[in-house]
Amino acid sequence: LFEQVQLAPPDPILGTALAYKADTSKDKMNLGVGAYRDDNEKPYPFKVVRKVESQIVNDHSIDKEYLPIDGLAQFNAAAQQLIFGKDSSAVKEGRVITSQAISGTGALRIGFEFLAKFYNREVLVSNPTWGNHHDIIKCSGLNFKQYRYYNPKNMSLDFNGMFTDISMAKPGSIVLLHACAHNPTGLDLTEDQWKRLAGLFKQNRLFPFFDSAYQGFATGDLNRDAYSIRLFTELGFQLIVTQSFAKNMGLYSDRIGAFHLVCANKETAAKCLSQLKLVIRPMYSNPPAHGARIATKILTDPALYNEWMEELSMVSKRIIDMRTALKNELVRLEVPGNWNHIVTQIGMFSYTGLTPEQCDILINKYHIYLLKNGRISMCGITTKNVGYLAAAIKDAVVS
Ligand code: PLP
Ligand code: TYF
Repeated sequence: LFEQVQLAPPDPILGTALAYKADTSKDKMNLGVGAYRDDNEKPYPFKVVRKVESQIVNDHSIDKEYLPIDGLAQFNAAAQQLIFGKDSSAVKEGRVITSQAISGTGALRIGFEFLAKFYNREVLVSNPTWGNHHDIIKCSGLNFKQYRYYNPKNMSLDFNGMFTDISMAKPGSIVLLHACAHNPTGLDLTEDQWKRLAGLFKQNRLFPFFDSAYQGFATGDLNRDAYSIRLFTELGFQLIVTQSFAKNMGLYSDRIGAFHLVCANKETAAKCLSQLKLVIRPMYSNPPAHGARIATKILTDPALYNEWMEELSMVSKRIIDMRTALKNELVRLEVPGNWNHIVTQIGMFSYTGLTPEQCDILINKYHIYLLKNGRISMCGITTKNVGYLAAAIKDAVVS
């Protein structure tokens, strides 16, 4: 029956994790997938998550009943507050609908399905962007175009190119934006650039779709990392936000996230929520509860929230320290080129500027796994392997 089925290629990102696992070299490094590692290259489950989990497991008042289609109500309220802020007028006015989602990917998926049904427009995505964005948009039946974002000549944000390309989009187009810590480039807009972009969106009636997968990893401050979303919301835009707790709570496999839609008024919001439920029901009926319970406790209990903040700062500080360590090592080894971007880029990744050929040398000769576009996850670098990495980069660059 299925003999004609062709073998599909592995996911370019998750595939690097498999290749790393299969490699038996003692020097191997995992710089592919964006998942935090400690200084011993070990995954790091947040202590506060462990603590809350044991409370949940021992709480026999918690049952295993289905959640509603849109998930745990307390979670939705807490997630809304985290992203829009305590004083958001849109939230107070009841114009924001929120549904728990199967992490950021699931939120993107229901978001684009909803748009395909009720706002079928062309989508613009940054070049480059997270690879899965393209597939998710295509799955929903929408088409996308790219806007310039990255200038490879000086490894910086091409804001003028971005502005020009978006200004040429058809009025009413959907524009996908990374709320902060752009993946893969590590380059974000300044506050002033976000304001200029908002002016363009107003003028051309563009619809902003913010993907927020790294709140807490850009500036280290959850509020500042939500700047773009709060700016556009306060300016009165109707918009979508997809939110993931995979990275900032280390809940990768618990698949906890949220979908938010800011509407023009409360009545429209209620109608949209009823339709969103019709999108979700045939897909997965209702979401899993465990991650939502963990996130809700952490977000609503001030003591737990503080513990979370401390761990999140520790995690983001280690990433920043590794940026400095890598740059210093590259400079010390006199590797040709300017490596300043390693420390100026933000978030989990560095877009190194290495060519596909240089990446091949790192992978095949040094067992250092990274993406072919030169993206490295800073999380896989430690005080012990940074020297090995810098020496390997030197070899790849000079050979
Ligand atoms: N959006 C971006 C830009 C990402 O990098 C990721 C991956 O972490 C996601 C969304 C969704 O991730 P998840 O589905 O694990 O929350
Ligand atoms: O870009 C990354 O590495 C993260 C992790 O299908 C990720 O966003 C990668 C691929 C994927 C899900 C998560």
